[in-house]
Amino acid sequence: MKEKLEQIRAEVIKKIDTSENLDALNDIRVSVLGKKGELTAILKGMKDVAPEDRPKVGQLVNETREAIENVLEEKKAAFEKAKREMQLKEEVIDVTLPAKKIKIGHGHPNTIALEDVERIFIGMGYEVVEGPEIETDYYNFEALNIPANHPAKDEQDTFYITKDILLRTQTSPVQARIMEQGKLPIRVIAPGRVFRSDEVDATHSPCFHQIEGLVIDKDVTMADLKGTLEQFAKELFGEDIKTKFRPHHFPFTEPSAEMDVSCFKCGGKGCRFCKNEGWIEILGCGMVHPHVLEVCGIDPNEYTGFAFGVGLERIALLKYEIDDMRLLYENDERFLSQF
Ligand code: 2NL
Repeated sequence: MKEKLEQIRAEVIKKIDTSENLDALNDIRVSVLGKKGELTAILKGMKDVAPEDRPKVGQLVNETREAIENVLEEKKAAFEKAKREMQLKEEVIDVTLPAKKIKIGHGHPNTIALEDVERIFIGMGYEVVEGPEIETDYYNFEALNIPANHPAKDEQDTFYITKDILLRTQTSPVQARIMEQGKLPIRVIAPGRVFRSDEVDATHSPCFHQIEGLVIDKDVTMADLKGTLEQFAKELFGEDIKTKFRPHHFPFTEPSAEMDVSCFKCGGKGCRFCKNEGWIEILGCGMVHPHVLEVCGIDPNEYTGFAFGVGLERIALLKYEIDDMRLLYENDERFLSQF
């Protein structure tokens, strides 16, 4: 028995020494130590060994198994080490390769235009305020001197949720709420989404954005309005821009006006961009109607103010010379990546 075991041991160790890879090692392990392996067979045959010899034979078998296992482990470790070294050699990282370019997005043209406008007014000491997009008839119309029979209130133009609740058609209700709070003076701009029941075309959308401004203080005059909006136009379109105020009508301001800027494309000579007029309409404005002040709890004998409203999309379209508003909403990357 002893000779047999020594023979197995010598043969197996020789096989291990000449094996070429981990798979071959595993085959050897199975053939000796596996369920049907040579050593396992000998262990199974112990019942035929005389009882007094069993401890001795058992010990011999165990020693042989341990010896084979040790050599297997050593060889396995050697193979693994060689494999790792090979990988380290093959999988070197070339740190001189150019890095993958990370694609970073940027603001939407509406957002860029909004931030331009906000920066200008913040620079003049204004605060940016926001309010609800779903409003009451009271704040959207009544507080702003728009009476029940006014055409602006037509169901054709306004999205009503109930008779008294609607999607705001302008951001003025934000300012009406601010006036009502009674903290004076006021110097705010209110940007936000507004809604009108319009068909989509190159210049209309049922959902667009407005930026309104409101200043209320003692002794505020039309001169303050003109100076402020002229400065705004110059900062937005350039120092050389001229402004022109034309009389207009809004229910919530008196007097009211629209401001034009000289065409920044042709300098006022007339071109395709300004439809040969030399001027481009930019915003509506006026002195806050005394009735609006009164309804919002401000004494018109003590305080006066001016207000204005600009369409954000209109600014973005002009500034970037985009000729169709729908492009701003279609999320086409070929368009958006140009800004
Ligand atoms: C336009 C005209 C305007 C106002 C908005 C306003 C707000 C309050 C009181 C008085 Cl709370 N006025 N807002 C005033 C004049 C014109 O917008 O054409 N926007 C695009």
